[in-house]
Amino acid sequence: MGGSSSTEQTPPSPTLVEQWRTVSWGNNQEDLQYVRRYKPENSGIKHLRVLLYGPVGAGKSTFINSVKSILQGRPAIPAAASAITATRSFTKKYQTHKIKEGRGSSATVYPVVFNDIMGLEEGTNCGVHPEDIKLAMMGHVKEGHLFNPLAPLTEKDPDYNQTPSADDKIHVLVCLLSANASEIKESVLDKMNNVREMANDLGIPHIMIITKVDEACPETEKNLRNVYKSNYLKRKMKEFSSKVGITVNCIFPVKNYSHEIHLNEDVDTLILSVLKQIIDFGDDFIEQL
Ligand SMILES: Nc1nc2c(ncn2[C@@H]2O[C@H](COP(=O)(O)OP(=O)(O)OP(=O)(O)O)[C@@H](O)[C@H]2O)c(=O)[nH]1
Ligand SMILES: [Mg+2]
Repeated sequence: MGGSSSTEQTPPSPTLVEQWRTVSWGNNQEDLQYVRRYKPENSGIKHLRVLLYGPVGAGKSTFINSVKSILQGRPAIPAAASAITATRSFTKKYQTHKIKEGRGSSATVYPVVFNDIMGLEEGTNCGVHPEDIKLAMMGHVKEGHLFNPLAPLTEKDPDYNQTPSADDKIHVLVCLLSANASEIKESVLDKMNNVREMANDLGIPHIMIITKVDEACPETEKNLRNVYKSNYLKRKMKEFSSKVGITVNCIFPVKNYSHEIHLNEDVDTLILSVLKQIIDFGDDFIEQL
């Protein structure tokens, strides 16, 4: 009678024994050089332009800042970020983020630029309008445009760029979602599907970044190298893949620099690997222009 040990079950481990995607931890130099040396092959294009979109608070602005920190080799001034609990987008303006390399008169601008956009919000008439994301992809939205959730930009608006150059157009579209979000609201998902279809029609490569892997999984918070061992994160990537229609091999988990005062090699590894993918996809697209 006594021992109940025969009926007790060990809880399933939250982590796999082996990582399911190969990552060369502790060896960032090769990716860093690849990313640093990149120049668009197409001579008509100065910058590879990346557009980030996703729900409010997904970490779009913080991701741009994290890339900046890695390329500059020191933490950048924190991005104007939204509060963790925000339901309204902090970013309201269409803005190109250029990253300077070096200091003073010898500084150059890194040839990959990022466009930050207002977040997608629940319900109609709030957050960025999906049609505005399409116009941005086509290069029609002028720098500094303040998004109006009630109505997308029209051709008559002074912020509408009538004659976008190849440089103004988007070359890679990146969808950001938080691994810590319980579910994507139906109305946000509808807007995301709308954006995906528009990107497909335009032939623009589309990838997904899953942020906040530290907050979402205690094993990853303890050690970022568990990111591809975490059962939770693997499930989340599959769930986001089927909901948004982006294949798992185009989905990349990251932890952004959100509160750190020093850079961390493992944080850099994940961000560099997605940056490399952005460059490869974007450059393939640019070549066809
Ligand atoms: N722990 C953790 N916090 C993060 C991460 N990424 C972003 N954050 C935090 O999440 C909050 C929202 O980040 P933002 O970069 O403002 O998100 P956003 O997508 O630009 O939001 P909107 O402009 O409002 O649409 C901020 O408090 C960030 O510090 C991450 O990977 N880990
Ligand atoms: Mg933002």
